Amino acid sequence: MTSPSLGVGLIGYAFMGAAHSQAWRTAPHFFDLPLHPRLSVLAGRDPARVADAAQRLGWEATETDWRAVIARDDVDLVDVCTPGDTHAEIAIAALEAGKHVLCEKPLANTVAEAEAMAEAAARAARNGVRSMVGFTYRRVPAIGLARQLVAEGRLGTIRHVRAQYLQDWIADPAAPMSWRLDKQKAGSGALGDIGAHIVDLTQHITGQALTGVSAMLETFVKERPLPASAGSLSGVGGEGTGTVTVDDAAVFLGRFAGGAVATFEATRFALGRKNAIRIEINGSSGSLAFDFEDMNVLHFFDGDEPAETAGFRRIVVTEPGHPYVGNWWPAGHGLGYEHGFTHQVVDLVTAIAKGEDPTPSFADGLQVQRVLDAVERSAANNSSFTEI
Ligand code: SOE
Repeated sequence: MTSPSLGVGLIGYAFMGAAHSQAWRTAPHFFDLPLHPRLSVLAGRDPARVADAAQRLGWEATETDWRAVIARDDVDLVDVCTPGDTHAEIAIAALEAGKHVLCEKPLANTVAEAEAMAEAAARAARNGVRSMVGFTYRRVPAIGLARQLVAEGRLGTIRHVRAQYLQDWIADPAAPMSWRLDKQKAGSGALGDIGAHIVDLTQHITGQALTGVSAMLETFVKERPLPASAGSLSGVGGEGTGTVTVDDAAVFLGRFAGGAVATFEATRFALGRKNAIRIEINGSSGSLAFDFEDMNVLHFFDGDEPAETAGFRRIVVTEPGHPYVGNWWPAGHGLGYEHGFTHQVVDLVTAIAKGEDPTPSFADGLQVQRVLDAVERSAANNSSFTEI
């Protein structure tokens, strides 16, 4: 028996659009989904480029205006993969039109926008319309296992949280301007783009919220060459240089609701680190450590073991009993970056079919936005401790 379909309209086809496309295509082939995603329409402003992307990525039709996507009868869910400055307008319009929404992170560029989105999501949920923010790393199996270990009490009381998100793609001052370096479009720099992930992940794993931060932000390279031509959504092409209006690095201390103290570092200037999401958590009876550059592995120290034989255990998180893994390959064969997006689709579609609100919700996205905002306020105020 075939399951009923869920028509998807995807807005944006760059890096995230491509990642989401493969997830919508792949999920029903590996998971038994209660609704079958239909790749109804892909939207982008440039007709030739969006047509080319739709063919490459497997979409049935194209539109050049996101409003037309929302208006289509073959679209039940709108997937927002555009820069942050358009998230609020598109997501709210889609929810008001009765379409489910998946929105890329960070949820918005400001707390005010995120609040409006969370309110729209709460109103829509009363009519059975669902929404989710795309903190995709939650769906990495090793992260799922880390959360389980904390929830089972294997770490005891959490005392330290240490989180880094390290990239190096703009360490070269000759790397061109892009929308990610423009505050108008992106809201913030390393802070919102990658810092948002470690804020979400550490809160997700510990099950606790950050309550305050003390922060420093830095922009190392303030002028960059403009790219030769504007990409479909970048809007920053041309001759000469452009001014970087966001942070290149964000460093902050944090306090969690349960009393743990935390350090966070998000930078795109960590030469040699490509996508290193490093999280170490120390509790009263155990510790865990994760690095996305070795994403199928979780390190766990069990403080209850005899000192003589205790040590960090390297768990290869590829057993069928590990989160999501049973639907993929035999043990030891490993998953990659794209699988997190596929798992995101699985959880979203399952929640929609069950009539439940998926997580992370827009309210969760708003809470992360409040942390980012507190980081910016603290940094602007000589790193003073700022409550969230
Ligand atoms: C760019 O820094 C980026 O693509 C982020 O925007 C993504 O969220 C992260 O998954 C990888 O890096």
